[in-house]
Amino acid sequence: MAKQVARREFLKRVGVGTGAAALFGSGTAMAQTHDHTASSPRQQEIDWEAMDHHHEMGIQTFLDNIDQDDNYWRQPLEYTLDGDTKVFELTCNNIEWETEPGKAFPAYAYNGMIPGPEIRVTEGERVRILVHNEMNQSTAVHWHGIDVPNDQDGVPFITQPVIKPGETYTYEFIAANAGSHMYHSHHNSLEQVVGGLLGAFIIEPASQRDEPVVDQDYTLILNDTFLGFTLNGKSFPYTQPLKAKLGERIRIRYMNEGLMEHPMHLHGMPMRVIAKDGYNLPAPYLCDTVAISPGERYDVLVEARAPGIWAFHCHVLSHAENRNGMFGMVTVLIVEE
Ligand SMILES: [Cu+2]
Repeated sequence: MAKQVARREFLKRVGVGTGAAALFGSGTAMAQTHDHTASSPRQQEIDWEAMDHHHEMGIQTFLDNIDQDDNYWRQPLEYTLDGDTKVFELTCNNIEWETEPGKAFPAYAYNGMIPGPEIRVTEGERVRILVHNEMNQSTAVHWHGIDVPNDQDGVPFITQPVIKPGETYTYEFIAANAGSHMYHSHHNSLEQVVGGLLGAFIIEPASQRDEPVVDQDYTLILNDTFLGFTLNGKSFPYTQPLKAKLGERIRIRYMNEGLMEHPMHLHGMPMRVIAKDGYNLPAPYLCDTVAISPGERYDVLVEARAPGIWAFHCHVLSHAENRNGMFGMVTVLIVEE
């Protein structure tokens, strides 16, 4: 009997049947997500004019919101120097996060934002990161993709004690391998990572010899489930466009911190995939859709050769559009003449 109860409780906690909201003890998470679960086209009566209007309003909201979110493209986190060591500070908090105005979710955040601030250093530099835990539960930080010594790997009870509420823990290592990496919680990680404790950790190569020259460098962090379908913590129409001038070359670093695969599809121009998980590919390849699985990173180059506003979205369409219009993992690439 006790076993059955435990199993039921477990299923409830992992979100089976009752929805993911159970994890946060709140009904808001599921109640406020869009109706993206419909599994087949519905052929019943439809007010097509109202539907078209909703779609158009979403696009208008997106256009009106361009450049209205100064922190959508994360700025590198500031640091202090202790000798040659770059010292960063991350503070973990329980917060309410809005993926769009009026749509707030109980969440966790580094330095008050989801994704957390970008950490950007150069290959070979020594970094120290002070992690202050101001949440109501323990945590730990894993440096995903970075070649750290075992005791800096951030896995509680294997390589370190948990960082309890109120405690500060210090990580220190050399940023050994260049590439697009991530940092995120490695404790109660289903809730903590997908719930917001995630960020980009970019290590630029010490030598620029093998680096592509680019005019813009964008990072797009994908997330799903508890906070809905988001690109850099926001869902369409509150995502921001990527921008390029005709003839420019942009780099996009995709990072997936969610639980699902997201094939990101760019209209109008191909993407050249140059790196996977921070490692440069021996033979870059062209494509128009890049499927990014949980934990993966892909770096791509786009030659902005066609002017216009080009749709750019996850091609699992239930992550991107429904009868009310586009939502979730949708943005655009604007190529200006
Ligand atoms: Cu998707």
